Formats: sequence, structure tokens, C-alpha cells
Amino acid sequence: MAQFEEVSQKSALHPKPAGLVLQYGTAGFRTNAKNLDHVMFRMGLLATLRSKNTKATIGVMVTASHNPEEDNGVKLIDPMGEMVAMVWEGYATQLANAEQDDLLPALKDIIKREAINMTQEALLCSPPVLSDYGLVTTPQLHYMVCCQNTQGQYGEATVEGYYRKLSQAFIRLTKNVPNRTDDQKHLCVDGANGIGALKVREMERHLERELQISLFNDGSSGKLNHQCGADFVKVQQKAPTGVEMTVGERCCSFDGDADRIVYYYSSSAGRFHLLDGDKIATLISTFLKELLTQAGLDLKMAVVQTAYANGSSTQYLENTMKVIMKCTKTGVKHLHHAAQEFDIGVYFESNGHGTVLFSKTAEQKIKQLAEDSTSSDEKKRAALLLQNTINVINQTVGDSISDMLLIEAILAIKGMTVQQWDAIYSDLPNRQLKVRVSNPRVIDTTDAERRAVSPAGLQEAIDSLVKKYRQARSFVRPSGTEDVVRVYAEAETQESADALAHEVSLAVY
Ligand code: 16G
Ligand code: ZN
Repeated sequence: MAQFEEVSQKSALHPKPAGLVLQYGTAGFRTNAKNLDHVMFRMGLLATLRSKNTKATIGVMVTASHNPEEDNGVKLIDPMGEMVAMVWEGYATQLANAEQDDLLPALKDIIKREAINMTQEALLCSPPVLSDYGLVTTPQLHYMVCCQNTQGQYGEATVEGYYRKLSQAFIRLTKNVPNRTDDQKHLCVDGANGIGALKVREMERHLERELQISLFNDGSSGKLNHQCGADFVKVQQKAPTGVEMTVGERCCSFDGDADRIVYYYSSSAGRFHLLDGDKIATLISTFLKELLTQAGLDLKMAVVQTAYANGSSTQYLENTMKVIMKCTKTGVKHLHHAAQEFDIGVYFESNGHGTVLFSKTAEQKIKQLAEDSTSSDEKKRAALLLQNTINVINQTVGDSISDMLLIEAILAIKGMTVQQWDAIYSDLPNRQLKVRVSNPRVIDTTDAERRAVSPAGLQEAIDSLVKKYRQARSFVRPSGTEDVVRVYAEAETQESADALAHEVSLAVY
């Protein structure tokens, strides 16, 4: 067929570097930008096939998220705004690694396996190609793909539509909160010198001064993700450079493509306080649980975390808040799928990636109650708050801007300071290390990455090290984005957590 010949000719213009082998990892392909030309071309092909296969619009996001500036990445977004289905990740790896002569057979193999009708029209939306949305954040693209495929039911499939939907909900949530001071309306944002900086400025114009942002690391001078951004703050447990923090002031950091957020402040003693994804999940689930009780709605809510969740957060949510807790493997797709099992699924990774999912039933029950003229004022108020909460949330994926608006609204409604939020529970001191070994994948894990099943003897070694410390826990897992093994340890004191992490990393060699 002529179309295959054309693919072959065009592909020769985007040659694969000899010997290069890449993998569609936890969140797509990600490596030095100079090695990605052939991958970008081939992901265009794969996205076309996926679109024909699903008869829906597919998203192609070009970003390296929180990686250094010289890196780039690409990932595909499925029709409902979700990460592309697992079996297609395998196809992506296959296509990316095919030598020029093997490309057509690889394409034909996918077409055959998925029984794709090649006469079916393909629809794509992506920043730099085809239906071109220009520069947008990762979650904005997820949102627009979902809107496009639900005929606008989820919202209008434009960036403006996104701003309008989220800002209206935020204003409804906050406008009638009495006595909000200027301090409460003010927030410092570290844009990681990424796209989120540009977009949060655009969003701010829609917020009618209900939120006033001091924006730092806005991309005008600093380097992307360099000494700043959510990943830097979380891993280093310190403030980003470029942010002028005053004591006690609420600050947050986005990552490079604005799908993660962490909050922090510094105390008068100069101590840095981090409020990560676990604290965010706690704040949001507590708020939702209170509203469900007030509304008298019997909906099943769960919080989904990963092995990295601080032990104190799990303990607090499970034992004090009596919330259903789930633990999954690292990577948004795993948390997202687990959260879909409930009426309301709150999911967050400690690194600040997360959102809330509402089932159709939950949304309907909330809507019914909000419109029911016979229900009490208290119930109605709770139902309206829940409705606006749903609209401020980007349910397709974790979203720095949307999460920020939700958190700001909750703090406003509850009249809570960042210090009060922080005091809900105290984090157990913890340490993360990475270990370079010749083949990280010899480590195989089970129980949502909390236990190692191979190599033999490793888990027993970890168990006996953990026993030496109080309130201790540790696990190891191969990274899905770097060629390293990650080690996590937590314990009663920072010294113990540091020592345990160090000892476990020695056991990995
Ligand atoms: C990717 C994942 C993130 C995960 C991280 C783990 C998405 C969108 N992003 O950034 O959720 O926490 O990888 O990296 O899924 P690691 O495997 O190197 O520890
Ligand atoms: Zn990201």
C-alpha cells in the first residue's frame, strides 16, 4: 500500500541512532532530547493507529516532566484522558526500537494484532503536531482529550474552556467564605521554569482576585527544573532557589509539566516544613468525608497511595479517619485504576501527583441532592460544595493548577492555616537513596513494591536491618525512569532513617 511506502520514506528522515534501545517507561519515553527524533516520528504513527483502533481522539504529549532541560519525552493519552493502555506501551517500545527495515513489519504486526481498520479516520491532538494545541500543561492536554471524546460533557475542549470551568468552580467555593484576609488569599508559586508558570498566570486572570499569586521561577531567566520545582523540593526536602519566602507563608511548587504539586512553609525557627502528596491526600479526603457526612450521602470513599506514602499518613487515615486505604505500585496509571473502583477515589503519590475520581453514581447522587428542594439547608450546602469541588478537579490526571485551586478552596472553607494543616499528623523522618548497580531489574518486587522477591536473601536482609530501629520500614525497587535501584527508609528519628537507608543500600549490592 502506498501509505506504507510513504511511512518508510519519511521514517528514513528520522533515523534511529544505531544500537539505541529505549523503553516506554512508567510515563512514556524519556531521555536526552537528541536521541528522541525517531521516537517522536514513530509515536505519531502509533498514535494514529491507536486513534483508528479506538475511533476516538488520542493525545500526544511532548514533555520530560521534572527531568533536566536537555531531556525530552513523549507519552500517549487514551480517549478518556487516561494513560495509554498497557499493551500499547509494549507496542510503543517495539516501534521505537525497530531498525529502519523492521519498522513496516512492526507496524503491520500491530495492525494485525489489534485488527485495525486502516480506512478509519484518525484524530489526534497534541502540542506540536496535527491538531495543534500549542504549549499546554500535561493535565490540560488530558482534559482536552477527554472533553473531545465526551462531546463536551466534561467541559469545552479548549484551554479557555479549562480556565473557565475550574475558575468558576473555585470562585463559587470561595466567594462566600466570610472574613478571608489578604494573607489567606495570597500564595507563592514556584513554576519550576516550566509551562505551569505561564498557565497559572493565565488562570489567575480568571480568579477575580480570590487568589493572588506571587510567581517565582517563571521561566524568564532560570533553567527548567534546575534547583526548583516539586521534585527538587520533595527529594531535597528544602526550599527551591528563586523563591522569596517569608516566615510562615504558604508556598507551593509545580513540576516542569505541571502535573505535580507540593506545599511548604518555613517556621520562625527557620525550619523547612514540607506538605507533600500524603498531606494533600489527607486534607482532601478529610474535607470530602466531612461533606459526605453533612450531606448524609452513603458513598464509598478510598485513598490510594504507594509504598512511598509516609507511614504516619497511612496510620492517620486508616485509624483516625477510618478511611479505606489501598496501596499500588508506583506510577499514576496504577493509582488511577485502583481509585476507579470506588464512588470516590482520592489518589496521591508522595511526590505530589494525584487527583480525585468520582463515579457516575456519586456525581448523580450529589447532583440530585443539590437540586432537591425538600432537603435541609445543611445537606444542600454540602451537596453544592461537593458539586463545585467536582468541577474544580481535573479527574483525568493529577494537575498542579487544579490541585492548587482545590487545596486553596479547602483551606479557605475550613479557615485553616498551612500550619494547622501540617499539624494534622507528623511525618515520620525518611530518606530516599538511589543505588547504581549493573542491572537494577534483577530486583523483582511484590505486594505493591513493598517486598523484594528476588534476588534471594535480599528481603530477609532488609527485614533484619529494619528490626534494629523503632517505627522503621524500608523497601527497594528498580526505578521505572532511570537506570537505578531506589531505596526508601523511614524510622522514628532522622538519624535512624538515614542509617537504615544507607545499610539497605549496601545490602542491594
Ligand atoms: C513517573 C510517574 C510518577 C512516578 C515516577 C516514579 C506518571 C505520570 N509519572 O514520573 O507517577 O512517581 O515516574 O519514578 O506516571 P521512578 O520509577 O524512577 O521512581
Ligand atoms: Zn510531571
